Amino acid sequence: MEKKIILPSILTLLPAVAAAQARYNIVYIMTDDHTAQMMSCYDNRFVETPNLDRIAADGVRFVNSYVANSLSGPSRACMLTGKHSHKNGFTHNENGIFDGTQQTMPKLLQQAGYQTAIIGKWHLESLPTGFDYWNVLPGQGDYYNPDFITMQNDTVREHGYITNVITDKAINWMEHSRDKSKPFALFIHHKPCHRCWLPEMKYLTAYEDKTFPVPETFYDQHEGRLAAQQQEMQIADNRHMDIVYDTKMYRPGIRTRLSDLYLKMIGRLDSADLQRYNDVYEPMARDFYRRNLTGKQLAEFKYQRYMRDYAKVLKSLDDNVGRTLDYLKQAGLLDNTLVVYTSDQGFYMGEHGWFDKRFMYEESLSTPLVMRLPKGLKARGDIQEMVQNIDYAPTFLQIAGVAVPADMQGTSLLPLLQGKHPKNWRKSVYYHYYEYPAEHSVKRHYGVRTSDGWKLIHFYRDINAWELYNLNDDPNELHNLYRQPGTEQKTAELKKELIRLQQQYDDQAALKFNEM
Ligand code: SGN
Ligand code: CA
Repeated sequence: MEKKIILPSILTLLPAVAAAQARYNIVYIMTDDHTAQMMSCYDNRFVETPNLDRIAADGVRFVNSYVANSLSGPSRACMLTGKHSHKNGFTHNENGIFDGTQQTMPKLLQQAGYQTAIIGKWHLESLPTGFDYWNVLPGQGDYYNPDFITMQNDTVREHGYITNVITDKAINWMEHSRDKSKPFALFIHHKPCHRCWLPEMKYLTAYEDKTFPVPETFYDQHEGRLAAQQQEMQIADNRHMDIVYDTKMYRPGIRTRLSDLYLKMIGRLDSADLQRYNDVYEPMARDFYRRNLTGKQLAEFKYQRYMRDYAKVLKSLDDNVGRTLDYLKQAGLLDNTLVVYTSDQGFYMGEHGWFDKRFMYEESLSTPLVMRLPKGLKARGDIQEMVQNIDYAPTFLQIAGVAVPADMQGTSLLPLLQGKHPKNWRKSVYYHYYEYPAEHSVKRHYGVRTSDGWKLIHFYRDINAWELYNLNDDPNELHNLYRQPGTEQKTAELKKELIRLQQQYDDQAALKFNEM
């Protein structure tokens, strides 16, 4: 009798025990605004990122990786919940407060016995929930001597350069603070490469002798693309890209829209460092104002300054990812840890004449995603399947042996990491951007992008404009084919797919706008 009772209970325990043994650690490194064009394992025209490339070389590189809503807070909320913005409730940066009482992946990991921690940019306004340890930046945070919000809800100013400080804190937590008897999930959220690209002291002069190639669409006039004509993210336009704040051409007496913010940011430096900083940028500014550049010369000058500063902050980032990998190796954790590197979205590096993100065009719909896999996960090299940031939550749960809740909308990437290629994998992704009116003036839009290179976008509400692209012929998305003769069937097909996705994800509000 007794045996019969004990046996089934042992059997039910077995899968849990097996899962517990394979419970990999997760180190998730996410940067801000780091785009694939500026990561040499994706694109080697501009910079070298040897440490980031190491992750891809030892593991996998996703070549069709997308976000659900190309903006910081929304992207983070998608990642944490495995749900599109309309379901997790965080659709905008502005005025958004993440509902931290909802189900999140870190909470589920925690309940399953994981130690969870987040360090760095959070940007969701409410204080983090679901983490055993957190230490986050207020809002966008600062590059120099940054403030952090502690678990006691105090704001503490740290000494040093943001990327180094975040990495120190992350390594310190792994080495000294966590409960080493438990598996862990650590979220390292870096601030670079967010505006306004303030470099670490040792890289102040890096890339200053480099001239970056101007993208072929730099002088795009956005014909046939109404929303693109109305944006405010032109490098050339001083009302959009500020000559002082963004390109650091400050001289005493000059006032621009963002010059006070700039002075406040660099004013955080210790006085000796501020002197070093000014010793590099002041002569550049003097020379710049002497030259009185206008038109194309001014636009290209600003582009070079933008590229150089972005590349400088990236150098510190690459160093620090290297430092994190070295720590994991030296601590003997690499074999049992999934290391993920991604960004909250892609970014324009002068394509279409722009900086910033938001649009569903390729540069900002995409996000870099590389992973170093623990022993036992066999995939290597490129993964072609379409993946999206709503997939991270279910992936991490599965990796941890935790059941994925039915209301999560993403798909676990575990089969892909095991080297499998499921036949029924998604053939399209759904996108929905909400933040308008807002900085950079990108109109609300949603759309579908298919694995065979088609894209349909609807800009809606105070605009009504559809766009259709065939990326196979027009990878730069310069030719809006919507309403062009011969595209009727394709348009109908994509509209059907769009509606299917809106129904699948239950985006009722968007469904209503289709008929505008
Ligand atoms: C800030 C920036 C914007 C940027 C948003 C959102 N302006 O508001 O250029 O688009 O953040 O970026 S700034 O003058 O404050 O630099 S996000 O990555 O956080 O979504
Ligand atoms: Ca961002």
